[in-house]
Amino acid sequence: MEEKKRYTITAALPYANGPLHLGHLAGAYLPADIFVRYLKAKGNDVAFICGSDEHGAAITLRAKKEDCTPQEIVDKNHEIIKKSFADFGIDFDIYHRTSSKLHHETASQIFKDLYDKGSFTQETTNQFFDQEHQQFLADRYVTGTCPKCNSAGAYGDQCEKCGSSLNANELINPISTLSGKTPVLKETTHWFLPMNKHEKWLKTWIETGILDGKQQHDPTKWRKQVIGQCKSWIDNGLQPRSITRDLDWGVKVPVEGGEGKVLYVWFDAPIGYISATKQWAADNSKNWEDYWKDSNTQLIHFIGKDNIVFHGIIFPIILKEHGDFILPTNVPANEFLNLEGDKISTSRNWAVWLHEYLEDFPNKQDELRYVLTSIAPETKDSEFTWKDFQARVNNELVAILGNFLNRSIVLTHKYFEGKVPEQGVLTDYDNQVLQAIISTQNRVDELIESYRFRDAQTEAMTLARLGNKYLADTEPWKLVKTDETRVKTILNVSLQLCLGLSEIFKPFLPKTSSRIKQFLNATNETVLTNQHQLNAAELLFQKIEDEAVEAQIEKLKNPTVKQSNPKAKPMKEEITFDDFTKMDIRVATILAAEKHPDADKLLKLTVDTGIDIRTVVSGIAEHYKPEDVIGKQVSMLVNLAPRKIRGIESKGMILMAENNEGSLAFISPEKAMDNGGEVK
Ligand code: B3M
Ligand code: ZN
Repeated sequence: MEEKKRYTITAALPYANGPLHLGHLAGAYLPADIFVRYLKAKGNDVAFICGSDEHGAAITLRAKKEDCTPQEIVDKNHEIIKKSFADFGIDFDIYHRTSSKLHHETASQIFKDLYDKGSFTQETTNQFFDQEHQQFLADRYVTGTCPKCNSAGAYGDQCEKCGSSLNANELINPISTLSGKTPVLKETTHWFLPMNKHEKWLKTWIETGILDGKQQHDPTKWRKQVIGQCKSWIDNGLQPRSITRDLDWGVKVPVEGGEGKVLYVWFDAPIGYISATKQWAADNSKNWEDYWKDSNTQLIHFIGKDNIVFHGIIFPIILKEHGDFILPTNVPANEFLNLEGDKISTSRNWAVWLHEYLEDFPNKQDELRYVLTSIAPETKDSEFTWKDFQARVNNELVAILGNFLNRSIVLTHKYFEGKVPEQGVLTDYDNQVLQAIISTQNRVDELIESYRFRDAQTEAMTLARLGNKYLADTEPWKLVKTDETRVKTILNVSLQLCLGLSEIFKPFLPKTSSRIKQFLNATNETVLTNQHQLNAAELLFQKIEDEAVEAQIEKLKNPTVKQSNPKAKPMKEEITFDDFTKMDIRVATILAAEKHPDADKLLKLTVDTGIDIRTVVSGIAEHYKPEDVIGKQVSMLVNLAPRKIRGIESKGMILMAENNEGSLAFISPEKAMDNGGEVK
């Protein structure tokens, strides 16, 4: 019996700032989910923790832009993100949120404990202040020219062009995003985490795994780039880092002088792992402290590479300085996933959004899981392309795994009424295949334990490939006339292989694995016994057609701009330019107006079109009084055939814009124009 262990597995808390894309899934959530499914299947005690990161200036900025409250922004996105995770089978034990009361209490308490211990320093510095809004500006609220690469539009904390992290006061020509004015520097006081004081133990811990004289982790199991990044930060000298902000959205600073300030989002977010564990433990009669304070527990953080310093340096300092907590035994960070030759970018909408993928490819979550693990950016950046997605689905999932499984089950139905035939005498080849199930399982286990999910899944597919080759080599469909005993053996071996594949693929393709089990009519058995009755098999996977792939590439290159007004009527049928030029639209001035004698909604207008002076009846009486429209310049369709409206002949039509609620406005030129001027 293997020893059962306790694990706390976290995946980076996504900002509740927008939906999730491919890069998120590939970067942290998919590998974490594979790892957790593997550990749980082995009977380990695992808490798989995640939640929405709901604080920070980026969210308050988004709220300003969308003219709503930060709470509204995070409420909306929390639900969308949570659903995407569920849809892709990312099976957290809890998906919590940092705007919860429990989180605020937990983060506040940890800050207070450290404050009381004297773990922080306090410093008064000059920070940008928006005079118009009478408000200090968080780094994100200041933009300007990047001092490193000279491109415009860099944020005060980071330049998204060149990726450098910045301080707001390094920006050239800083501008407040609140007022658009140049901010002034003004004194403000903040608390700092003196990271410099922690350099020594951190360096030893990262490099050797030794903490307080004990071997706490095995650095050979850490990814090189994680150790490398942490070391380079430490070797460059750690600086005190401010952990509070002048902002009104976040966890309030719970000490004297903290009024109007909140904890820096990167201080409270990792504590979100702890508060989520507390909530999960409370809901499941567990003791949360077992998962955070027992040195036998393994704490593992799955993240993307931009979060390494926070999980490898800053959060460990907080945990260790507090004193009661364990430190991570590993921080498996992935590099970035690029998309069709370019960096994924939310602002440029160069992304494949998870919820949109499922609209376009319903029920194909395992297909995406498979492809993203095949190209997982474990050691270097990698790239997703739709052509490659199609090739991997068609040539591997359909042609290898699906095909092997389908043939094994269909032939058993055809020759043996769907009952597992007797194994009989095994040849060396048969034994080799059966052995391969066990050796592949072992190899896959080892690779998963070394965080090499990509190689692990490749091994699993190699086993399916062996199954296909076995059928092709032994050709049971030819033998069936002459040697039924041999056919029985071949199909028995093939079906054992199908069962093995469903086990081995389980962490990677959970839905597919349970479908295979369903076809095999199997639950927990490790072998299929003689005469075991199978169910009918359906196709496991379907080919991705060229058109589907082309449509995705097209969508990426010509994104339909998000519909800003969901109530806007759909566009009318396309017309040609000639159609358009048939309409003669002119600038005209309303000379006189009176109510239509027989209709409440109509005004009778006298209009100077520049060509003539004529009468038009217009349905605007509920929106404008006659005296309000006299003298207005408007746009008018002048060559509309005359119509009698309630007894008055109307020549032409005044163009009006209509609001969602049905209120009307004139389409007037933005400066005075000659009557009769063409609108084109
Ligand atoms: N929300 C950054 C990110 O989504 C941040 C992670 C927090 S993990 C504690 O990349
Ligand atoms: Zn830059």
